[in-house]
Amino acid sequence: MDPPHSQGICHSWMVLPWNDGSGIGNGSFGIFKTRNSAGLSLRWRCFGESSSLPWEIPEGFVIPGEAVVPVANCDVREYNSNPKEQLPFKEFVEYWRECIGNGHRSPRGCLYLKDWHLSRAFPEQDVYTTPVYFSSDWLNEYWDAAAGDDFRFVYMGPKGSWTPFHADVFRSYSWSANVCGRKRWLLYPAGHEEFLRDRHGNLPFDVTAPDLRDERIYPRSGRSQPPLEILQEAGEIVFIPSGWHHQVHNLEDTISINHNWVNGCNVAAMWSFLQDELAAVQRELGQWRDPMDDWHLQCQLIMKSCTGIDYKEFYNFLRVVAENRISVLEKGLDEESSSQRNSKAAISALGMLHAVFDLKRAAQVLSSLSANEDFRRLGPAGLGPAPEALLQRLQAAIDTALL
Ligand SMILES: O=C(O)CCC(=O)C(=O)O
Ligand SMILES: [Fe+2]
Repeated sequence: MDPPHSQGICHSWMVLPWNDGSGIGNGSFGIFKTRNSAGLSLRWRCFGESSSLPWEIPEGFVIPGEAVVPVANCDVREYNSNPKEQLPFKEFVEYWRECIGNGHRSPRGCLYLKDWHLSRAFPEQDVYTTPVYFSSDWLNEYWDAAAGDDFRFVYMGPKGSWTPFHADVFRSYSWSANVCGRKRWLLYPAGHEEFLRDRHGNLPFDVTAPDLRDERIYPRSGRSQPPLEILQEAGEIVFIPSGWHHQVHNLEDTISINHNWVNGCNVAAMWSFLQDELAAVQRELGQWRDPMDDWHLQCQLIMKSCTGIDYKEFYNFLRVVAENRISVLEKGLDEESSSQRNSKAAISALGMLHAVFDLKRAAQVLSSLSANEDFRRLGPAGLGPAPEALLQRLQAAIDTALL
């Protein structure tokens, strides 16, 4: 995909100690956006050339050195992931500088700053703009409003840092823009991971490990195809379809922006994933089914703690998305788009037909959810409008918009 130059996401970033001699902000880091003449980043200078710093570059943002960031240790395995600690940003930058100076080796191992909610942490800094292709985003629209959280991340890692094999949260899509550096992606189409399970049904941690070819450990690996491999350069964006398992290696010192997102095109995949998750919990708790009165509620509770969402919250997610679109259609696009950068303005910007498309997709999944036995058992308490009433409103809004 061609990088969206006009979207402002393909700047190169320089991470540099912020010291303008004034004593103000010392100990912070300036992250400076630079462009080459084509408007596309080709290089990134980290920690170097301090005497010729282009301090006057206006487009920059400052991260206090004390800002706390999540850092994974890529050399240590904890279940199917890496353990994470919280470090001050300055400590991570210091580590990274030393690691580069030491030929990309460090006694601390290979550390990877990942899943950093940078734009949420510094909303006043104009860090980047989401490319329009990825702007139909129900997931962040809901989580911003309902949970004060989001799925918008920045990753910064030295050459050699990597992310183990996984599929993304709720089987969302993800996009990843390389601000600088280079990534190697290994991707398996949705469903293909079934060939990669070991005798106990577990997925591998590292698909490049030689034992993956050992059929005594991975009995179906002989039927597996090699992964799709992508080399992602600076300024390029990779799109990961729903449910595709993947593993990612930074081939150079790399900074990237990654969002997970769900919209009308993959919300059915999310719903189907949630049903599979609940079924898995129910299998695990099967033996307590009779003795436990609130067995179904317990299953929802466990599902929420393992997956991050339960059926009631999924209903609320669909409700909020639907109500936002109904409100935009009822008030008219112009009124909403004249307001600030909020979610309704984003819905407006995509136009009326898109809002109607979203409503149709939300209605399909809502119908399936409201007919679902496990959902019906939970009862209507705490749901706001009953699913049937919401569906009727949705249908009426679609019909009116199409008149
Ligand atoms: O860049 C990485 O290390 C991992 C990114 C990833 O898994 C994603 O964007 O879905
Ligand atoms: Fe991912």
